[in-house]
Parts: sequence; C-alpha cells; structure tokens
Amino acid sequence: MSEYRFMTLARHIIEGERKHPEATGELSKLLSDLSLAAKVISLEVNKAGLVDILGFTGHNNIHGEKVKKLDMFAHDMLLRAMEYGGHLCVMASEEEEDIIHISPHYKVGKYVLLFDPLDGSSNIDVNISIGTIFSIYKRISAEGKPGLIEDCLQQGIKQIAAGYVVYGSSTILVYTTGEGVHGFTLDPSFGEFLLSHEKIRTPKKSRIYSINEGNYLYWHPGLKKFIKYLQEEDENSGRPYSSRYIGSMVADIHRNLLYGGIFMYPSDSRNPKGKLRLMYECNPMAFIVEAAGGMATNGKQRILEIQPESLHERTPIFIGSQAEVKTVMDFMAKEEVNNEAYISNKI
Ligand code: P6P
Repeated sequence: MSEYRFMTLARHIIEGERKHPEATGELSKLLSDLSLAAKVISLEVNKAGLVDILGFTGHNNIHGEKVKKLDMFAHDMLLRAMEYGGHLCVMASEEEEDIIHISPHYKVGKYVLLFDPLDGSSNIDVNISIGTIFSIYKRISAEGKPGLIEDCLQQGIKQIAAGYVVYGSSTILVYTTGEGVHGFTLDPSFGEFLLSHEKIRTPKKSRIYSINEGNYLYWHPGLKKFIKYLQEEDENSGRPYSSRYIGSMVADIHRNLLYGGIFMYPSDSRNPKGKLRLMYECNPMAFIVEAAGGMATNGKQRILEIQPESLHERTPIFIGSQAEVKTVMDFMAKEEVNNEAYISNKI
C-alpha cells in the first residue's frame, strides 16, 4: 500500500509544523478548519444540480456581479468554519466590501484570512470546475485587539500560506506554506483529503497558453505578437502551442500548474487594470505558482511585490511556466512605445 494512502491533510500539516520547533500548531488548526469548510462546500457543489441552490440570489455583490446562491453558501460556510477557532483577528472576502471582524464571542488570534469563496461561479450552472482560493497572513496590528484593514493590505510576499480547492471531477485541495506545494484529493468514502500530489513542481517550459482571445482587439500590441508567435509552426520550440481556457481561474491554473503553461488575464484598452483581484485571486495563486517554480507578474513587476492600496483592487496577471512568462514580457517590452500610441488612439 502506498505510503500516501493514509497521508491525510491534517497529518501532512502537522508533520510540516514539526520541522519548525517554534510553531504553536495554530496554523495547523487554521488549515484544518479550512479543509472542513472545503468538504462541506464540495458536498453542496456536487449536488447543486439536484437541489434548489442553483441560480441567483437576486442581489449583486460589490462588483455589481449577480451573486449565486452557491457563492453565498460558500462565503457563509467559510465565515462559520473559520471564526470560532480563535486563530484569526480579521477576515476579508471577495463577496464583502469591507473587512469582516471576528465576533466578540470568539478569541482573537494572530492570523488574517482572505478568500474568494467560489471563484468561477458563473460556471456553476453548466457544471464546469469552480474553486475556493485562500490567503493567510500574520497580523501586523497590535495583538489581542480586533484586526484592521492594514492587516489585510499586505504585499503577497508576506503570505504565511495560500491554497485553493478545485471542485471538479474530484475535489482537490492544493496548499503551500512556501516550502513546497502539495495536493490532496478528497476521498468522499470517508471524508478525508489524502495526499495525491506531493511536492508539485510546474514545468519550466510548456506548450499550453490560457487567455480569453475574445479580447484580442483590445490587447497590448506586444501581446498580440506573442499569441501569434505561439500559433506559428516551429518544431524546435514546440510550436504551435495548445490553447486551453476554461474561464475558471482555479481550474485553468491547476491544469497549468501540473502540465505547465501560461495563464494570462492582461490589462487592455477597455480595462487598464485587467479583471482579476490582487488580494483574492492573484496573490494566492502567485504564491503557489512561485513555490512550485513558476513566475507571476503584472507585466511590470512581480505580483507578490505589489503594494495593495484597496481590498478589491484588480491587477493584470501573467502566471505560470518561467519560459513563457519571460517571453511574453520580452514581446511586450519591445512594443511598449507602440502600446502607448495604441492606448492614446483608443482612449
Ligand atoms: P472572462 C471567473 O468569473 C473569473 O473571475 C476567473 O475565475 C476567470 O479566470 C475569469 O473570471 C474569466 O473571465 O472575462 O474570460 O470570462
């Protein structure tokens, strides 16, 4: 029997903490609480088609996006699963405008949790994989008091841990504390996440690119040239590449993490900051992909070094295998002058 068979998420986290004598075990408990929430959300996602929690709640989130019942279920489940443990001083959710204070009934801890409860939720009704994304920081404000906004607006390099859960053909939880990236598959027969992908390393070079080509007209001229370059035939450099785009960031990034690939959600002449959120999507994914040997940039700087200014700010993102991220940066740098002319003509 493989040693992995009984390497549960809880045991793996504890073994990871044993390498750090100063560890208090709080992070282990926090990650275990997150895995409990993931199991419950997975249950609901996998039966969504059978019960009346598909469809919309009838109201919009702070981004003006229609909120699906499953979005709110996942959001509420995470709040309930996480606040009672006493490990957090504050939370922030992509579904809520402001920071979320811990109820006075519970102890205030030293960690900060940011999460996107159900990313890709527009795909729920058509049974495409969706996911939960989370980021964990240590508080920077005074201990023992409620957390503050500055505890949430930290650079991505300050993350203590990050992870995602992809609810697909199986439910997989991937997390890192910065020392290796590990994947656990939920065994529904006894409700445990079992180690299935140890020490994930993303290929340095790939043959997959992921981008919404419907926005081609609005792209940076250098990005247009990069995509056309990937579509040319050249056996030595493995071109043409394959285009793979699900429209669900967690699913696209998970595939590219394992197979190699570059995922891009760039700025364009209509959306100068791109679409994806820095704190809830890009920072956690950048932390994970870098820990697996990949790269993540906004086109000008490392995602993890961006100094956040607001909870819900967006950022362009180019993330994945090093070779492709570096190449697209080169293409865009060569065309920067044309891009300025392009943008000024368009605006
Ligand atoms: P588009 C889902 O709505 C999401 O936030 C990400 O999960 C996904 O990568 C992106 O938006 C898809 O956006 O504009 O290509 O539909």
